[in-house]
Amino acid sequence: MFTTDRRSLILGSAAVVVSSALSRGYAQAPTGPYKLDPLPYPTSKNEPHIDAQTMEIHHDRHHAAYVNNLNGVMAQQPDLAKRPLLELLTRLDSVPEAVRTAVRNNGGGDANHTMFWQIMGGAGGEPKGDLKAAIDRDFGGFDKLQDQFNTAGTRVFGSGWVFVTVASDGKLALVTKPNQDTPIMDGQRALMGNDVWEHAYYLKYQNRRPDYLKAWWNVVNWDKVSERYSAAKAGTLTI
Ligand code: MN3
Repeated sequence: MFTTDRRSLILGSAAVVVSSALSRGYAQAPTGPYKLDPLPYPTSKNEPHIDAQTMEIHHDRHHAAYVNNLNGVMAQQPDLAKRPLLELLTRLDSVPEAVRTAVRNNGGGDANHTMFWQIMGGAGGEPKGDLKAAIDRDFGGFDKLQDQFNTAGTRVFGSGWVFVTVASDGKLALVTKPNQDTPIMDGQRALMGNDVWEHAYYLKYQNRRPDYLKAWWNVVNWDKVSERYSAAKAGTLTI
């Protein structure tokens, strides 16, 4: 058993951590403390811009894998399970090195996708109110934000995300991240973001990521983005 645990520590892979947990007598991979919330709308809600099959696979398999892997880590590191995900991602340096990469990838993946589902399922259109004013102030207008966001998303090499971050004073900025990294790891908050991993668009758009980025705005739920904006200014926005 020591050998198995030691090997999983060295590899630092969540998949190995899960298999180690299985070898130690779990009937199945640990089911908590992290949960995969159901999509807040049917998988067809973002049609025709994002197809139902992509939504289903993305949520039920990709996001589910991040959650399962995170639970595998927590099964081995019970002290980490007591700390909120926001705090783990903000202070990755405080996470034991053996599982730091697994927490970074799978915790980041859980946080990013939780945000992502929340801000989609809408009818697109344009932001309103305080959020519109902030976009006008910080990007020079909604069309300019879209241009900068789409260009940045297109330029992410390989897998990653493009985000609009929000500071506690309401200031907005654009940032891209590789893999499942999140602005939370820099002490910031993600107001909204788009997933540019191929799994997010390949079935419908194949290699045409710019077309996906452009179409994605049609499913943004601006009421939810506005809620996140208000929460950020109130200091209550988490992931
Ligand atoms: Mn994804």
